[in-house]
Amino acid sequence: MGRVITIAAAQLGPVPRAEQRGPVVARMVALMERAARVRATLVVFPELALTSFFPRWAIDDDAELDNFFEASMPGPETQPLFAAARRLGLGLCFGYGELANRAGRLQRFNSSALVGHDGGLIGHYRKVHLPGDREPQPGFEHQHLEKRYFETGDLGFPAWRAFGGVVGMLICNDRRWPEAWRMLGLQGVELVLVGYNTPLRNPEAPEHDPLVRFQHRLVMQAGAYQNATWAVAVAKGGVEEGQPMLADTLIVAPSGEIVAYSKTQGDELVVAECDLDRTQSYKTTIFDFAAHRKPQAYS
Ligand code: CDT
Repeated sequence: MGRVITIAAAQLGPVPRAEQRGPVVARMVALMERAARVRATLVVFPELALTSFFPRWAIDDDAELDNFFEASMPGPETQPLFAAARRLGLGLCFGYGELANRAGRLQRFNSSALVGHDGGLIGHYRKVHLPGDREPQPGFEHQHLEKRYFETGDLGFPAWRAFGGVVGMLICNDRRWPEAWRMLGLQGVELVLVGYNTPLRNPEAPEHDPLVRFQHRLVMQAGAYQNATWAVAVAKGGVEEGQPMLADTLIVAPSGEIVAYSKTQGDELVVAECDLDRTQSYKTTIFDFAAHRKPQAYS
């Protein structure tokens, strides 16, 4: 029978700039209720799920910027997500802007939370690979200012024992870096959860634009296969504040095969039954790290 968990990848359509948390959280809870009806074990939401993808704008006013961040997790406005997880017996993963206060010093991170069936926080991850710029680029229709708004994640690449397996998280651009996957692979990861906001147009390199979907699938499928893990990639899709975003939410098997993908640009559940034991036929053969990796030869 194996260790089968039913995963619901909960793609979100656009979130307007002025949207308050209430309506977004309500959309997310509605998707969680649908996930519970198909007996999902775990529901996974995109990067910065609670707000518009605000790094597309240059925001100079700190008070305005703080509107896009959570000062506590759970907080008053996100509590309904944790309550729904508990009520429905559902695991939960979602991205958010984290405002951390370390001994009076404010730090901002692009983070994701992992929540258990009991509504308790299992852990969180802070994005390491921050694409784009610190300063607005002249002539760009949409900016990509993650370096301006976030510090580099300082928690490494943790993996947790959860949902009967070993689970890790990456956030958007992290999925393009093999060393991020390998940090999880070296901990025996069996399920990698990745939320993303990927624009369909990159003004820095428009020649890449026709390849956005291909390169997204390339890294998700290679990352899963080379680390013998299930992988779930969850998009914010549609045209958000005039910027077209890649949807293409995916669930990828340890073979590298895509087993389920989104058909729309909006709020949509993509569901697959994932047997974590399927990782074993790769972890004990072609990707038996102890038998075949040669770390001494890599330096
Ligand atoms: N959110 C995020 O990391 N997006 C990047 C876009 C890079 S183009 C400047 C991505 O890798 O999808």
